[in-house]
Amino acid sequence: MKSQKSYRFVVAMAVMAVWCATPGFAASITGTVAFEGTPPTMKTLDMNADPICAAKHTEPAKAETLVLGPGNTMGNVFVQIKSGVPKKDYPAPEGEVTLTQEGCMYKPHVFGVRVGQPIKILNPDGTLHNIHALPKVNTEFNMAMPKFKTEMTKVFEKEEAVFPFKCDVHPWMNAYCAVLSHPFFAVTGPDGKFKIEGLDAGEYEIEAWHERLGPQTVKVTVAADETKTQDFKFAAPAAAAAAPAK
Ligand SMILES: [Cu+2]
Repeated sequence: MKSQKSYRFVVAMAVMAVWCATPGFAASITGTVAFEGTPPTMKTLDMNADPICAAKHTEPAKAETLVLGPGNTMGNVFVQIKSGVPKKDYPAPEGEVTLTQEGCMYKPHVFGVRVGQPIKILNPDGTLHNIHALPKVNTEFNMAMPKFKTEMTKVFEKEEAVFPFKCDVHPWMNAYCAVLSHPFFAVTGPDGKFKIEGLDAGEYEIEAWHERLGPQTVKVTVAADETKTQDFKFAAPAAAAAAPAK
C-alpha cells in the first residue's frame, strides 16, 4: 500500500515537473495604472429622486467615473490583450459573472464577461431598476426589474468592445461591460494593479481603457515564462481638467 502511494506521488511529481517545464504557457503582463496631475473632485450623486436609494447610503455616494487609490492609482480601468492572442478555443469558465444593483449603483462598475457566459443580474434594493444594456454588436436589452424581480440572467453571444449599461429609472447609474472570446483581461481595483496570466510567448497589443480618458494601447513582447511590467498613466485632457468630471 505504501509503495503504491509513493509511486503515485512520484508520478504526480513527474507530471508537475513536465507541466512546469513546458515553455510558453506561463508568461504574464502585470502593471499599475495611475492618474497623472491634479484629479478632479468627483461629484456627489443626488439620489433624492428615489428615497429608497438615498436611504441606502449613510454618506452621500460619489460618482465612480474616477476611482483613485493612494498615490492616485486608478480603479475601473479595463485592461485586455487587444491583439496577438493565439487563435485557439478558450472555453468560457463555469459559472456566471454577477452584476448587482446595490444602493442604486452597479457593482462592478466595469467588468468583462466571456462570450456565452451568463451574467447574473441582481436587484437587492427593494426598488424598481430598469437595466438597459446598449451594445452595438450584441442584442440590446431593456428590462424592468421591479422590487419583486430580484434576479435575472442575460448572455451575450458575440465578442464586443466595452459598451455601457444604464438604468432608465436612476440616471446616475451606469456600468461598462466588454465581451471577450479569451481570458486575457483584467479590471483594476483602486490600487490600479492588473495581471494578465497564462500567455504564450509572443508580441501582444495591450489596451487600457477608461470610460473618460479613453483607450491607450502599447505593444508588449513576452518570452516564455516571462513576467513583464507595463504600467499605464492617464492624465485629464486640458479642456476637461477645468470642469469637474461627472
Ligand atoms: Cu436603477
